[in-house]
Amino acid sequence: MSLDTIVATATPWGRGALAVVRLSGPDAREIARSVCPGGPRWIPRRASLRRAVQADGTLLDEVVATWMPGPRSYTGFDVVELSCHGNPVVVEALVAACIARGARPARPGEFTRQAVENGRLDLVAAESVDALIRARSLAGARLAAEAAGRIEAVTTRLRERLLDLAAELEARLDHPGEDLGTWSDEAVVAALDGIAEECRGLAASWHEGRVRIEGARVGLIGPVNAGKSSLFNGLVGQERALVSDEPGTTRDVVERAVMLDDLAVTFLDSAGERPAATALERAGQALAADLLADVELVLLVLAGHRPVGALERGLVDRLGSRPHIVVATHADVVRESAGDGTGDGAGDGAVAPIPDDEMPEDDPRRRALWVSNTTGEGIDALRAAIRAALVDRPAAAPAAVLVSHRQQGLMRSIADCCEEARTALTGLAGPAVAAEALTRALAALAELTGEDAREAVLDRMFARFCIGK
Ligand SMILES: Nc1nc2c(ncn2[C@@H]2O[C@H](COP(=O)(O)OP(=O)(O)OP(=O)(O)O)[C@@H](O)[C@H]2O)c(=O)[nH]1
Ligand SMILES: [Mg+2]
Repeated sequence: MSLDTIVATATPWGRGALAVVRLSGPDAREIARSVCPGGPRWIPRRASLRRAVQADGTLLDEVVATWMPGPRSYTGFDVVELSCHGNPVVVEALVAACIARGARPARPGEFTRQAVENGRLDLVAAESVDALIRARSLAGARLAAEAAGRIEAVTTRLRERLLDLAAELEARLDHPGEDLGTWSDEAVVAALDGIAEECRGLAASWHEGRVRIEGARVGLIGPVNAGKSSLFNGLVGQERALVSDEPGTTRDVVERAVMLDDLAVTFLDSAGERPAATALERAGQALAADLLADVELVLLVLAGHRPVGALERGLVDRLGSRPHIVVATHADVVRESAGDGTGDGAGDGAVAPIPDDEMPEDDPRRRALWVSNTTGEGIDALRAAIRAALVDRPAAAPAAVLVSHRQQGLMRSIADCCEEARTALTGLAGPAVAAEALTRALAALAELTGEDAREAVLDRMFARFCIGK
């Protein structure tokens, strides 16, 4: 661990009423004292008004300085925060003044890294801080704020259970044939299954964590003229995409981020599909295919008033098991032509205007949500369905929601190890192999919390943080 004193702006770059320059390290207070000579006595955790000066002694800004002595500070070292006026030239000069007196510019995430290395935070808590800063909705921020405590409770419990099992297996290994273990074979297997299942559930929760923290991307695809752009405009509440009865109107991918209740959702409209597409349309479709490759949810938009053909079935096949919702548009046209006198039916999007038995068995519109882009019928029901598809929890919700891909990978490893241990116990491999698998499960758990974090793990993790955090 380096014993440098680091400095960085902790607030975003730009002009504002205030900005905070943060120093952390053994010399933080000496450097701050030299940048802000004179003034009142430095009292721990008490804000004081001071004059910050440049190297030649000329006034730079009046700042509010707060000194938090280590080890009871965020990073575990002495920390000084200087609140100055939020003009980038002032902020830059203040940082430069600290550097001129011996501080070094902080690397991304280095303050939090110091906190981890000084034992002030574990890795899960550090990731929660990162998630809290990145969260795109209040619900995401709340989830991040609660994550560290919840995940810690879960990992503590998992560690106890794994250690109990490991002890049981060791006892059997040390005294083979002597039945010194206190658990029946069935109990060991059941415990391993229980841990594996819990870890799989926790790993799956990263989907919800990611959607809540980073927001979700929802892509619209479908045949030309199906009403994708009309629906896109309806969902984002703004006429963003061109709508026309000419097939092949949309070519570029049109993106718009909106809040869907408490979720940040980015909708993507794309070029429609048709057999005789022009080169430009095909280029648009290729662009869309790339962008849609990593959306959380696809809306397959079909024209409700036209029969479904090979093109539509091909799209359904292409989606396969990817999360998607089939949306049938033109509910108003279908009702009209059926002579349905029930008016525009606004709000009853769940009622299909074509009875199931009037559609072929494999018609994807049988499971569609019907909407009319003209009357707005069904749009609210669709919004609710989108939200449910993105974040509805499984019946057995896990005790914590993970906040990083790294956590998900390690939870999966623990589940894999428990399954290996179970296979070893119930098969020919025996308790020695099972015990070894449990050792790996415990190592993965230690890596999760950072007890056993290698340098490379820390490097990879903190590289994603912003500077000043
Ligand atoms: N009556 C009615 N007309 C609709 C509905 N949805 C779309 N339309 C009309 O259908 C035509 C095509 O709509 P678009 O939204 O441009 O269709 P698209 O799928 O984006 O088409 P491309 O961009 O060409 O692939 C336009 O004239 C729309 O006004 C609907 O639900 N009801
Ligand atoms: Mg379009």
